[in-house]
Amino acid sequence: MSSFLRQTYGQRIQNHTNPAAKLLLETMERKKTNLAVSVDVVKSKDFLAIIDAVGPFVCLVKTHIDILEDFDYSTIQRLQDLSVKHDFVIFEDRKFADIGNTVALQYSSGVHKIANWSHITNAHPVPGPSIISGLSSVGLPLGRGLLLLAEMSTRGALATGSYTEDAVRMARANRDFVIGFIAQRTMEGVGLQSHSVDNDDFLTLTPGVGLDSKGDAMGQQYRTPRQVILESGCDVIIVGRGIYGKDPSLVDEIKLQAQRYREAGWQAYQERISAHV
Ligand code: S5P
Repeated sequence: MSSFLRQTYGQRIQNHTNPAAKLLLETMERKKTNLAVSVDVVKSKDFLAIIDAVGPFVCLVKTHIDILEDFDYSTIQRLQDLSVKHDFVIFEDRKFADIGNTVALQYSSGVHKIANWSHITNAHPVPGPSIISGLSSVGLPLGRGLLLLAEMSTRGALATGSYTEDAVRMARANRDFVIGFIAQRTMEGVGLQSHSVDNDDFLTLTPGVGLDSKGDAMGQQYRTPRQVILESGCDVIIVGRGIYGKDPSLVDEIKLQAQRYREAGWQAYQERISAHV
């Protein structure tokens, strides 16, 4: 197993210059959690209640702000207050995919003004490196970080092979802003002939995680925290329905599930960093 995967989250802070990457690693180390919760509900009340319930157990909260049917900018203020109260990083899962000029506007403006409040966002590499230039023109001065979708969790995903390798090359060429990947395994060394890159430490955030289910009826595929963190070398498990289930009002159950995933993720990480070669 390679060196970065054996380092602790705390040790890896020094491998990064981007403030959002440092903040995430510091938070993981401080709170002893590699759990991120994806809060995909449509009512602001449920959205905020779930975040308040899982807050103590997570390093990061992932949002799809555009699915809130009663969105009002005050929800963002409440989200930020919860982020301070519970000490977690905010990741708006916007999956930008357009030309540089358009994504810069989508990121900075509109109803949601994502760059104002989201420490981290993500983009599909499909338009090529110009998508990074567009987003970094807005996000870099604000200390934000970007994840590239190098792979996806869904059955039949097209982000494989040379597409994935090219995504990693794009990231290596833009280390100041690109802090890592949405992927199903570590991208360390991907596409390299030998270890010709000095610092290939990127963060890998991984959705498609579930302890009780193998997938859903719409192509989602789940693996366990152990498979993701220990066997595939990813850093953060992203869990949505596995934690809040079908009923977002069952706060005690949500807390229990968050604790359960947090423990599974942290145990897999501890096994990873203590593993003998
Ligand atoms: O490949 C991916 C990338 C992402 S960001 N597969 C995913 O499922 N996601 C997101 O992770 C997806 O948009 C959703 O918000 C979350 C998974 O939710 P769950 O309820 O299936 O755990």
